[in-house]
Amino acid sequence: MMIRSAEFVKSAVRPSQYPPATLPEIAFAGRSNVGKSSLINTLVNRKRLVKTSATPGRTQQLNFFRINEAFYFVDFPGYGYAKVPRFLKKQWKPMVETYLSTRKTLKGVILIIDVRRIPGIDEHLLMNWLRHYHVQLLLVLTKIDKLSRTEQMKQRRNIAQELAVTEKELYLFSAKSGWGKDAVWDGILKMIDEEHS
Ligand SMILES: Nc1nc2c(ncn2[C@@H]2O[C@H](COP(=O)(O)OP(=O)(O)O)[C@@H](O)[C@H]2O)c(=O)[nH]1
Ligand SMILES: [Mg+2]
Repeated sequence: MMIRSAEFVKSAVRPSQYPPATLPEIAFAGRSNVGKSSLINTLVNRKRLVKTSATPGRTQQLNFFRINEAFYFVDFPGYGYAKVPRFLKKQWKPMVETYLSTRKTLKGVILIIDVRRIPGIDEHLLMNWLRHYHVQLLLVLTKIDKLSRTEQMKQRRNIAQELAVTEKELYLFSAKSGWGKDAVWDGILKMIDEEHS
């Protein structure tokens, strides 16, 4: 994918704060510290378009980025991080659910999962919402550089079983090595092109 431009547009909590719904949109979701910002930065060939951080879970807004003047990437706040104050957790659910249920230009959500971790209640909950609102899903297993090839395959099998999806639906990725970047882009472009009812 040729990236000509990638720019931060704005942060939003409520629909009235979203940018105008003029471009197809892809959203990124995952637990805090899973590597969401790193995935986005890798996809757009930038070191710091999205801030990566060692103290996760602080940004509790939807962050909109415009890519190639052609579509938006939306960075969801991370979830499931124990150090986030309770009121922030409470805020996450309505913010994300409102976005998923009202955003007409949303083409798909990328759910990022640490390849070393079996998904839990948060991932199941999000996947159920996506099904309910008929939003396309792309599943990315990240940080694969932390595991041997054999361990990667084993974890992919276990995660596929837990999520009741086929192994083919789980994209292996590493922000460290760039492994899997082209495949994830193919998946994104497919979701953008898809005419789903
Ligand atoms: N080894 C490795 N580290 C990663 C990878 N992706 C992210 N990280 C590290 O994981 C930490 C959290 O990454 P970040 O992108 O900020 O996660 P976010 O909270 O989900 O946005 C940072 O220290 C990153 O350098 C990866 O693919 N491989
Ligand atoms: Mg982040």
